[in-house]
Amino acid sequence: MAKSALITGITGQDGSYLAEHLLSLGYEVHGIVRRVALEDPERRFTRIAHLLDRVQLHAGSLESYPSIFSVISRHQFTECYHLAAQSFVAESFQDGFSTMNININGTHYVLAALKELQPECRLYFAGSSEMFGKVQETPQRETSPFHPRSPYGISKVAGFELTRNYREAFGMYCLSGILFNHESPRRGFEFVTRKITSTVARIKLGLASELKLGNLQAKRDWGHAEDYVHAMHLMLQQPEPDDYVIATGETHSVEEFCEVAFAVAGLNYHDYVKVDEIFYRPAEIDLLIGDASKARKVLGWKPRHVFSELVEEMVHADLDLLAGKRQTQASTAPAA
Ligand code: NDP
Ligand code: GDR
Repeated sequence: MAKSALITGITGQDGSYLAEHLLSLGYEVHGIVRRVALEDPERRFTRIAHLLDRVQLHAGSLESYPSIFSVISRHQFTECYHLAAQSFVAESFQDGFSTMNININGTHYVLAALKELQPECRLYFAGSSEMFGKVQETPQRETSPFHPRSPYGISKVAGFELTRNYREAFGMYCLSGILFNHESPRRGFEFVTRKITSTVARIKLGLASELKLGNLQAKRDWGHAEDYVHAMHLMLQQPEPDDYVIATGETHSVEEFCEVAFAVAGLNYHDYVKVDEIFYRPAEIDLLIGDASKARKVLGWKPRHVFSELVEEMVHADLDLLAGKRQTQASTAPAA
């Protein structure tokens, strides 16, 4: 019988790649989506538009235990990938309460409903390198201590601990991936990489003249989302549940990202990038770099994309997207 997977957050960057990957492996794929998304599929399902005839979507919200319980009571799942979250760190400083509510309670609801209804279902929790925060050692690995620096990071530590506790207390097969930043042409526009590549495209096509950013010296370990969802799946195929760091082991500054992205479009970033303190965070994480040697050894996982290719792919995708939009506008504009 085909394996069946439930993905929370299927409309997000990772959810869309994971759904594609699981479908390619022959899984029956289900996703939890917000009711507002079902009412506005053209705008809210852009990342999974090409998959809509192959996935089963169910209305549900991380704010509602009954809605999560109801979806999990109606179908049998072999695996559950809990990806849904308020995932934007900067926003978590603006509204820590809703980030905590969605990310901590939402995770607890998924764990509790599985325990009640399908304790045999394997669960993946989307942990984050933000849990390391003010890093105590470099590179960071599974045993590195947590020191989160944002409400988002704190919520992910709580989710990690809840997941570990359900594993230890109730013997459930549940684990956390501690994933470092991963990007793609499907990244949300508010995250720094996509903000840069989408603005490079706008500048190149004459639609913008500058790019305002915050801390250019922040360093991140940026991988490709497509590689990272493969790791999520591999984790759940192991005989015993365990937590894994997923990272490239390379770190680059926001400034370096700018340099490469502008160069892809034949531009010099010095001419366009301006620092605006409004984009600084109340508490920053200066340097993240992961050690994924456990995942390499146990899961046989390694990243296929390299940094320069990732940036190039994102810039080209944004140039194509914008050029396509302009063409559509031109062809639908009323004749003068
Ligand atoms: P996205 O922000 O692209 O996607 C978030 C998803 O969560 C969307 O599908 C969104 O739905 C859904 N969601 C948000 N709030 C709710 C809610 N109240 N009820 C139901 N669904 C909700 O995130 P990514 O795909 O980038 O990341 C996936 C997970 O991995 C997240 O948990 C993130 O915190 C974590 N993570 C991400 C990393 C990265 O670099 N990308 C690194 C480490 C961890 P909608 O479309 O309706 O808004
Ligand atoms: P991050 O991603 O906080 O690492 O969280 P983001 O791309 O938002 O920031 C990365 C770094 O860039 C600096 N920065 C800016 N960031 C944004 N968004 N906008 C700016 O203008 C800007 N200027 C500089 C930030 O200060 C930061 O240091 C992502 C999310 O996907 C989380 O969900 C995930 O858990 C972590 O990655 C791992």
